[in-house]
Amino acid sequence: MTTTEQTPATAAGEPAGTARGRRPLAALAGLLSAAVALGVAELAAGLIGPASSPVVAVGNSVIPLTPEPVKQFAIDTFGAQDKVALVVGTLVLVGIYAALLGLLSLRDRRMGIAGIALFGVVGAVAAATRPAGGILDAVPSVAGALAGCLALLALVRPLTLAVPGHAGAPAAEAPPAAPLERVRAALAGGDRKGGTLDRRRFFVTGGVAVGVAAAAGGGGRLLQRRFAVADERAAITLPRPASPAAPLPPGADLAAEVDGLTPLFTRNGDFYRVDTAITVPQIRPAEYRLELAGQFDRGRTWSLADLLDRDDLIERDITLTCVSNEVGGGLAGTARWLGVPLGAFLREHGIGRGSTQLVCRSSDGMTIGASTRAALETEDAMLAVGMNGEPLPVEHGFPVRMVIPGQYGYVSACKWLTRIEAGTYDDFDAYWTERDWAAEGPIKIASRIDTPAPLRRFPAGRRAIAGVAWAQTRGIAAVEVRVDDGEWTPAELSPQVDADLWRQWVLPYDFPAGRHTVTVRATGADGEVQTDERAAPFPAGSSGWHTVEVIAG
Ligand SMILES: Nc1nc2c(c(=O)[nH]1)N[C@H]1C(S)=C(S)[C@@H](COP(=O)(O)O)O[C@H]1N2
Ligand SMILES: [Mo]
Repeated sequence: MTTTEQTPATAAGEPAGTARGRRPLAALAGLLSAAVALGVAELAAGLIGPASSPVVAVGNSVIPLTPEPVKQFAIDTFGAQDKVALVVGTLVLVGIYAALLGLLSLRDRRMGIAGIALFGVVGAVAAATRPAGGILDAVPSVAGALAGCLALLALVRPLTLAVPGHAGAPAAEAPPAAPLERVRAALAGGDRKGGTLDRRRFFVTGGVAVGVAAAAGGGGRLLQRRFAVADERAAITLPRPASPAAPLPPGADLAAEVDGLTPLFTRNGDFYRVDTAITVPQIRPAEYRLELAGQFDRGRTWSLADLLDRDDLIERDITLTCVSNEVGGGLAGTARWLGVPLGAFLREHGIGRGSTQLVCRSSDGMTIGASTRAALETEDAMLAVGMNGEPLPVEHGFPVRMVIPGQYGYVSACKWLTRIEAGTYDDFDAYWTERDWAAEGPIKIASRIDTPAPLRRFPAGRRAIAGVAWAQTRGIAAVEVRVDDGEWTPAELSPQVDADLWRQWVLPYDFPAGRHTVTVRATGADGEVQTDERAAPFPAGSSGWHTVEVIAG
């Protein structure tokens, strides 16, 4: 920077302070330009498809690159809202980046333009290289970046009006400096002092930018709804099962009597959701295909109508569990599933004897490696098309997903399933295996205290301790509860319906006044007593007894 450039503005006859506030306005210019870029990108994505939106595409590419502990933290902290948290986090980072670009543009617009272009390239690459992506998917990012550049130029201009005859020449004409040096200087305050500031023009332009961003962004989101398959899903009538679920005995659901106890069946809207999809895949039922490839004697491609037309559909009550579930956590849910029996289906196509792993692919590029043996031998494993009497909800894999009782979701429950490749574990590492989760994931026996809630304060006296316990494919034989250092006491269990279904348990207890520790453990129908040895979810599922501290009186 030359000394002349540091001449105070007053030297040019400008009243001191005219240019004050230039830097916050420049940061604002950056933010508004980013808003225009993102809005225009959403509009273009409204024409091309929601997954081509740069926010979604970048977020989707960030998820697989995120270290497992961070992902686990996000799942634990935000639960089903983890995607919202990711999008908000992405937008905050974009905001900071954009504000910096605005500041840099004061010094040299080319830096701002280059910064936006870089952002456009990242979005374009992320969108075009996603599994179902193509070159057309780059358009929203490119269009957004162009619009963002125009907005930035228009907004920075009123902040850097040159004063005729003044020494504060635009940085473009300043003696050449190394790019890094220029960035450092710009951030350190070396903007174009000496220029004037047209606030009115800045705010008028800014207002236009806000309008464009809102209209394009809002319009884009509306247009993107065209891609939703909700109506087509609602129009599907599910066939009746050839083999209906076992009838429930009277009093099957203890939640009717016990406040705070998890219901036997989880409503679809309450069902936990774990996946890597920021925008849920929208598969048109008429366009759906399931391809069987690899070690099959008779590979074949199935349409949804053909699957629904089969005369061997089964209906079963199965509790699904996520490997990321912490001891006492809520990543488990029960539904009545309708689907094609998986073992029979695989045999019908002549699955190879040498196959150990089924690589299940979803339309969003996820790969889930299921054990061929588990798929063939687990009674009630299915290609599910229905959940609690409706077609699968879009978030839960519409139109077809896999369900294998007794296996954690990450090795069994591929949603939006479009391809099954029969092969071996040696051939291929599926998504989670690549990230060092165990290749096979049998569900560990578990029990959870739902009520009283941790650190709950309630009047001393009698109240129910209650919760659920699961050991899919084996069944739960007993649940015992211990308060403080007392004896293990057997709880009452909900009626045994199916080994794949969790069981509720209840133990009424007289709580003396004071602080108490309640612990639960389950015993499987195969005799396994739940271990108190603590294991974290990574890499093969959590173990240990669930304990809650409560205060009576
Ligand atoms: N396509 C796809 N299928 C998927 C996943 C995913 O990320 N993508 N996650 C799996 C995991 S880890 C679990 S626990 C279950 C969760 O199913 P749900 O969201 O219907 O509860 O889906 C499985 N299937
Ligand atoms: Mo999971």
